[in-house]
Amino acid sequence: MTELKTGGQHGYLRIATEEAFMPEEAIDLYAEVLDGPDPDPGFVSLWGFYLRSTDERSRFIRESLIDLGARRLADMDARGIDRQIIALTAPGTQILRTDKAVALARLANDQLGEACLAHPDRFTGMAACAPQDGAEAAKEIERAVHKYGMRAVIINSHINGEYLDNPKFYPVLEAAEALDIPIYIHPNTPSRDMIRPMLDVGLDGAIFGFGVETGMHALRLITTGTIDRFPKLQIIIGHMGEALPYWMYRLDYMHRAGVKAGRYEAMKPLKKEKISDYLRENYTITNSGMAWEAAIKFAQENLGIDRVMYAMDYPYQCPAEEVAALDAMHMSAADKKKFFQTNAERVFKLDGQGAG
Ligand code: 1DF
Ligand code: MN
Repeated sequence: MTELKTGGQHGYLRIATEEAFMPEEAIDLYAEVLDGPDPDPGFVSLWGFYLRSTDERSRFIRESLIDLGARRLADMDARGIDRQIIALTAPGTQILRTDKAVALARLANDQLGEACLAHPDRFTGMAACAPQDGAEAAKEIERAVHKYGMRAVIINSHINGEYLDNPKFYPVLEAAEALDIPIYIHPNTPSRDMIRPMLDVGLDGAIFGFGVETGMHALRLITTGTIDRFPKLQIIIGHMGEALPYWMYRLDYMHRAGVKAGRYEAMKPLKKEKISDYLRENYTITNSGMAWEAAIKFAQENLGIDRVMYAMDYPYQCPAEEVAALDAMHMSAADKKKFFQTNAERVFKLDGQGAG
């Protein structure tokens, strides 16, 4: 395995930017929600499955999520991952009652933060928060950044059917902007209002529903003028930008037409000319779950070479063959280094952390 241990021999380090963990304590909190009154249907589909499934992949996922030590490092070594950028797995705090959500965010940040301090050359953390309480969330983000050197905020998409453009969540956006750290909007299952026709046929999860929900969330931040209000905000989205790069032409065309006609009260002119300007200037995407050269090149060409980063999505999707396939992409050495290493170093400001 030693020849896979690091990407360094290829002229780049491999920094995986959408990697998940979960405090063991979250298992009981999730079980309580599942057994409680009228649980969220997406949550039942996702965690009703992963908590109880005896399938081999589910068992691997459960065991890997709660490990922030030897087991995770061995899995990274075996796959040739130099550094993981780690976040509280979906839906994180966002399915919990506010008091429990606040407590889980703190616990998650303490566990992840200690692991990052113990392995500064291998782990970087994203700060969890409970956006249900905006002011408290801002404080917790600041604590995680100052105490543990966390380099981003994780938001697991919708918050009980609400989105970050809702003013009640502005304190989270203000904190990220003030601390100069990006927000990673990670997928969640679609909200109650969106999920029904996906759930009927098993399309609600990572196969498709995640991307619809999260792509829309990312897009709302642009069309509602939220990025205009927080113009320095940098957003990261996974899964090749949850399909948004492929939509850019139509988004630009129909947005212009809709605004000109005054079709929607809530769709006002924006400061930038086009939706795609925001995607190119305020968004960075990762290829989590998409080890697909053609899609990566399309995004590099249309978003910009500095806007596409490598991610694995450990432990949900982590075959070593995907790393090998990405190493073998037909791409200049300079561009490949940006993809695997230096874009992440810039976006997460990794220069102070370990050997890089
Ligand atoms: C799954 C996929 C679950 C991803 C995840 O978190 C997740 C899955 C609960 O396969 O059920 O982060 N993913 O990002 O692709
Ligand atoms: Mn993920």
